[in-house]
Amino acid sequence: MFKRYASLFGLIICCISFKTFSQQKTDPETIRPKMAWFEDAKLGIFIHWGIYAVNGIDESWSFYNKKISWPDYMKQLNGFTASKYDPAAWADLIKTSGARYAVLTTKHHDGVALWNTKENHYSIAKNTPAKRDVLTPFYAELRKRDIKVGAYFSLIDWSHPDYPGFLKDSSRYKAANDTAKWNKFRSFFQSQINELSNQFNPDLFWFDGDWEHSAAEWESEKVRSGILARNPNAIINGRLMGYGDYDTPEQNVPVSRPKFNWWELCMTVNNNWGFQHKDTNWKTPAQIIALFADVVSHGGNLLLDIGPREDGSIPAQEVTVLKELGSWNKKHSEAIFGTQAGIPAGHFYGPTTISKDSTTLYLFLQGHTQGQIMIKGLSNQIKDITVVGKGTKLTHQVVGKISWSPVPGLIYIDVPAMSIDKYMTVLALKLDKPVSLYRGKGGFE
Ligand code: JFZ
Repeated sequence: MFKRYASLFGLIICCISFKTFSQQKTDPETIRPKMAWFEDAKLGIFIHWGIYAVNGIDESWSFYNKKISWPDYMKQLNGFTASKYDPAAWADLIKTSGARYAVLTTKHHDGVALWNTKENHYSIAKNTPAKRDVLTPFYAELRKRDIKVGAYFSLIDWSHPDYPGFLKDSSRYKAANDTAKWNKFRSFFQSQINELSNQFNPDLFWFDGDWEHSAAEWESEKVRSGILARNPNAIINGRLMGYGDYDTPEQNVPVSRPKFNWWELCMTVNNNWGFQHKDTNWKTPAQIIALFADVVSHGGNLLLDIGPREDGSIPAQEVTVLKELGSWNKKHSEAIFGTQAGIPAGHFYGPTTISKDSTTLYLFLQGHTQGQIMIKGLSNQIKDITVVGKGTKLTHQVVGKISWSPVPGLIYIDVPAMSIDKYMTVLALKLDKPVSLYRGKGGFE
């Protein structure tokens, strides 16, 4: 029943055009098979690592917004050492968090590549004391641990002399007015994407900066087909002017359920993508876990961002968040990984997920909820309730079931204090058959 409801829902949303995804050129049914691992992954780790960590300023935007001059920004090249960089330790930490994929900034809008690009342009390998390609070893360590490899790549390159604009109020030229120059830039960025594709064969490309030009100007179709020719299973995020596979809301947890087939919320642990000394606005493990459950409940993935220092060390607060998230994930794995989006709002006041076969409903209890919780409009019989990760059996009571009405009774479950989790308790409700919901207004309907 729920499956039918979900596919009907899918059909309806396909017919309606939505702002960000309205010009989507990819057919959901064609890409569905390759999206399987992504759909089950739920958690990815985003890493913004670049020369901006030297001063601890906004990645690329700081010179674009004139907080610092471009020459001063580029002086950070001299301070990027990667002296404590330990790609195996990074990959271990990511594995510990429970994440199934990781996305590293191979090149941000500032144009500095993390690999040894063959193009005549900035790279960590050629232009910094780190003197090496830092991408190759990281990807190798991820693959050893079965973690999917993602490549963030900025289409915008504000440091490239052939790029049209690099400060917020300046433009060197307009792409339409100097086709020769724009074509030079296009062949440059296409070559860099080819390098990434051929050398690293990422499982996922995470493009950024598409907003500065149209799909035709970016040759989005050529970018997409080039990547898929090399690897038909590569996943492409939605920042390619309509030629991506999934949507990428940023920094804000959706309040209502997004209407996309696949989506991923990217979010920072403090307030910034890259390392910034002054930013101490750390989200707590409890907050991250609650918003992660919220995202998964709405059918999305969380791409949680960390910003290593220039030397490659990861701030302690981020390490803690990843480890705590990891131990919570380990305990509650069955309620998160490989599940589907939960029941619609209104039945239970908290996040929920549903097992693939739709016969187990998982309830995520906010804060340190204990005592009685309540579910409305669940038509199923409950066979069994357990506290996930603990195995404690809980009892329930059906209240107010009126014999002549189709409306199910209210289900009350007793949650004793001794069964609550440090961060978020999860209950597994084994049902007699796939989830069946009463969606009416009460009474005779
Ligand atoms: C983009 C990047 O610009 C940012 O630096 C970071 O890498 C993030 C993951 O992706 O975020 C944006 C995108 C657009 C705007 C601001 C930040 N914008 O239009 O103002």
